[in-house]
Amino acid sequence: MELPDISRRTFVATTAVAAGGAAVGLGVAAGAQPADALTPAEPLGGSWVRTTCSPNCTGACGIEAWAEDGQVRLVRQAADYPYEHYNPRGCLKGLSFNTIQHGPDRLTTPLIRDEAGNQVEADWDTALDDAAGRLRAIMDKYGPNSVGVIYQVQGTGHIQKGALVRIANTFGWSVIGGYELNGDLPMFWPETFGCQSEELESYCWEDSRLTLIFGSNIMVTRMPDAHFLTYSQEAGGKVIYFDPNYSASAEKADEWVRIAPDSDGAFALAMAKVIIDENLYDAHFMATYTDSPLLINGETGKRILADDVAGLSATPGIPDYRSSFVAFDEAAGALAAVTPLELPDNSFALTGTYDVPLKDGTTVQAKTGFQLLVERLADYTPEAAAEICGIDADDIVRIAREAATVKPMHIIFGGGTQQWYHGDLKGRACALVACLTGNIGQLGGGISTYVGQYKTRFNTASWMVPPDAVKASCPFHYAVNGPTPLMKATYPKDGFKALVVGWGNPLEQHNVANWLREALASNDIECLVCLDFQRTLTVAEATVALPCASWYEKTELTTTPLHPWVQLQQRVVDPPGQAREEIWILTELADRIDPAKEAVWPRFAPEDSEAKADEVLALLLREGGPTINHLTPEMLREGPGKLAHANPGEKRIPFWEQVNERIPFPTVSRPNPLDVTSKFVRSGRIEFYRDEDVFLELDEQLPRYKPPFEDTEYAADPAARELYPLGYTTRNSAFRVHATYVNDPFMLEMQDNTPKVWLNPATAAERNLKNGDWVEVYNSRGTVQGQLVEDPGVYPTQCIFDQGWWSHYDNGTSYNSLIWPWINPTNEVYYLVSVWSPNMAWNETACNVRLCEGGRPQVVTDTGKSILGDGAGAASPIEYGKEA
Ligand SMILES: Nc1nc2c(c(=O)[nH]1)N[C@H]1C(S)=C(S)[C@@H](COP(=O)(O)OP(=O)(O)OC[C@H]3O[C@@H](n4cnc5c(=O)[nH]c(N)nc54)[C@H](O)[C@@H]3O)O[C@H]1N2
Ligand SMILES: Nc1nc2c(c(=O)[nH]1)N[C@H]1C(S)=C(S)[C@@H](COP(=O)(O)OP(=O)(O)OC[C@H]3O[C@@H](n4cnc5c(=O)[nH]c(N)nc54)[C@H](O)[C@@H]3O)O[C@H]1N2
Ligand code: SF4
Ligand SMILES: [Mo]
Repeated sequence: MELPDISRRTFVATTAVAAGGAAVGLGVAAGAQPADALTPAEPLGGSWVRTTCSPNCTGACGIEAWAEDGQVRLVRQAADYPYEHYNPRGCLKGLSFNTIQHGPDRLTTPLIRDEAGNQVEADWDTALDDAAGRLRAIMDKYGPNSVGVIYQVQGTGHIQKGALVRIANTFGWSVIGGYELNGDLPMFWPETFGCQSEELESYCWEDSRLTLIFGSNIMVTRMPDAHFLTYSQEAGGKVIYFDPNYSASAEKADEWVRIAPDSDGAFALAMAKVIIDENLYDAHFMATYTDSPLLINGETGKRILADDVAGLSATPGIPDYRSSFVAFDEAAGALAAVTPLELPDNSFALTGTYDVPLKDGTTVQAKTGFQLLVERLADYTPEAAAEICGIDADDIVRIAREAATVKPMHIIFGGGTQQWYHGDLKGRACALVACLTGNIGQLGGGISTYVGQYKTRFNTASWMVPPDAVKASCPFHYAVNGPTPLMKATYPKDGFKALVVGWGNPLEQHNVANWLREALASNDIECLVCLDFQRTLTVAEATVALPCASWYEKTELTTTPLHPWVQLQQRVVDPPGQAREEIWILTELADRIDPAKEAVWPRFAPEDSEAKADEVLALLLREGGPTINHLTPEMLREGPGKLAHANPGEKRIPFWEQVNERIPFPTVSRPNPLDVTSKFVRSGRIEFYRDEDVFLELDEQLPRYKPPFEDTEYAADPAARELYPLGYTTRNSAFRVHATYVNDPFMLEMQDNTPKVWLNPATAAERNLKNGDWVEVYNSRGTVQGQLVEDPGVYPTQCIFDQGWWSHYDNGTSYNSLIWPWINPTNEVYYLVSVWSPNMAWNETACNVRLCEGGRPQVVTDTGKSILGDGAGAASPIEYGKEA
């Protein structure tokens, strides 16, 4: 459509005002205005404040909000990014946030338990003393690390959320990082590149000429950035999308490959085979930057150390996180020690078998890593992979040739592909394709993953790590599964006895939710302190609930991995009722737990919270290091600031220094110093060969294909193969960010207020189910209910449920009750809190679907009004699961 006289920015800004106007009428009680009064750019006097939408979404969209009578009335896109293609950003969720900010589920008063255990309102002094007293008692009895801290992804908040990290480090509480709770970090990153992740910012997508997307539903889950893919298509680029299910992203792609669930790894390995067999690979890249030439001992399966070889020795002076390995130098016709300190051009052989004389007098046969890879790939002919993936071999060959010849080529490796038990094997296979084609370190090329707003992009220690910090951490997996032989985390001796939760809703959102609910009910977890601005189930079950400021009610600093902007959430209105900024709440809590901590947590009055946040903001910018220390608070109050990067040009290029300046891998994974993570790639190179014992035992030293469920569901219960023949996909919803916005009336209306279960028509027919039936998805662990949608786009072996419905919308069932936190032992090798950990594999869940006897039960609120199916949205207060 042509819009001759209207720029993209004006068009969307106008639309946004209209949407905001509607929000006033529908969601906000007081002061409704006729829509036409709200259309001028500067409505009704007053002014717009520049802030940032900040749910656990990669968007971090710049927003302007306009307030009246202490409430946010209008919200529109700020559209002030200096790089024009970022304008505007935002979605209807963000633009109607005021409906939940001022909606019926808003938490405005502290809540505590009375003697009978009922939740009652309290003043701040009482609630804070209660929380502090309980936490102190538990710390004294079981040790400080028995207090577990759950906070979501770091990027959405470094000041207020940073205060939660600071208090954990003050007392030595166990940080239960967001990554392991979410499964957000694809484990192939540390396994291959030694770092947390390195992705293209979305404005580099427009520079790609071929984009292969594996299970990342960009059009839905990267809504404000999705147009960058369209720009690449407009510039002649091609987008190929791999997903078992037809999604919004499949629709926009040039080609949709309907790949069998969990089979992406086989596809990528077959591509690698074609690229090598047809000699389309970048041999210089593989020899210079990867471990391909390094020799592997044929007897032990381990890489050979230069120090063990007769006549060779390690590079002098290497740090203990580095090793010198051995290659065969073709120019010299001899074995050579390989330096891990630089990445020089070389004449190392990529293939071959060599006799290696060792210092102990024996000789071993060794092959290069690349040789072993070529041998492994013999199993992945296009025909063999086609069988596994359920597609044509010709398509694999064609796409492999395109991937090798069209440059720059970019692979997006999504949550849908990663969040399986063997997600790491698939990622290693995809990374191999990115390297074979020489796309790493190139603008618009390489491999990226975009999951949550997880990435720390500057140094945050000045605020989050106080003097005398005690750092502890432990993933929740070990509370549920019990400690494992390869566990690297320190498990609290009596387990977790208290939880402090902020910015998260673990009683709904996590596959430990069932376990958590039971642990609370049995008093195994004795205390749950929750900081939220909404009355979630985690708040409803809390021992002490502390009402917080939402992101239009405080100063907070945000960054995302998806774009280069550093932004502020700014206060548009005061927090309502008793709600307070977290920085004040946590200061009070720290001082009440231990008055001696006042030196680290100087007290201030609640009305000085903004001034305190400003102080921390200045500190973070000043001490944040070279990516951020050119920015000042004043600049950020005006609009977005851009992170600095090392490469020339406007856009940051991942691994530019490694490829162009030959600086060894890995890149830094904040908040850890480089020497902590460097040991994951001891050669200083990209490593496709892993020789840790657990990889050798599982035959995963090189990427390979392993089928779903065999090592998890079917191993735990062989009967599951017949009882639960479907895979359970809990994809992210267009209408929520996880559970946030679940109670937004606009979003509810668009979903007919009803959770849905999607099945292929054939799968439904096998079960005598039809469109509109109220059905139950089940396995041995749990059930969830919803209304059936027959959708031919769904893969016949899959059942889809859009994650993020609060359980009271599902008749009290929980979509997460079916899922188990499996621990893949290879992931444990790379345990490091807040960077990578044993990961969640949401998709690794077998299930079945049946009709709900008696149709859909009516769930009612205690005001007698149905919260389901009447178009009214959520009413409040709500009694969970109470049936009419
Ligand atoms: N609107 C919205 N946006 C969000 C979020 C949200 O909740 N709502 N959450 C944010 C966060 S924190 C995250 S982690 C991301 C996650 O966002 P994504 O990375 O996009 O992950 P999912 O939505 O889980 O799945 C994407 C697709 O993977 C497909 N899939 C499932 N199994 C496989 C498989 O084996 N292979 C392939 N190729 N595809 C498969 C699914 O059918 C689905 O279409 O989204 C972020 N953005
Ligand atoms: N089955 C299944 N489960 C999943 C996933 C899946 O794919 N399938 N995906 C997982 C992933 S990738 C993720 S990232 C998680 C997300 O899980 P969560 O982030 O726990 O999900 P939300 O329900 O959005 O919870 C965020 C909570 O933080 C609160 N909050 C937001 N901003 C603030 C603030 O400024 N201050 C305070 N105090 N509170 C605030 C919100 O009100 C909300 O209650 O879910 C995971 N769960
Ligand atoms: S919900 Fe996400 S995409 Fe929508 S406006 Fe907010 S940050 Fe942007
Ligand atoms: Mo996530």
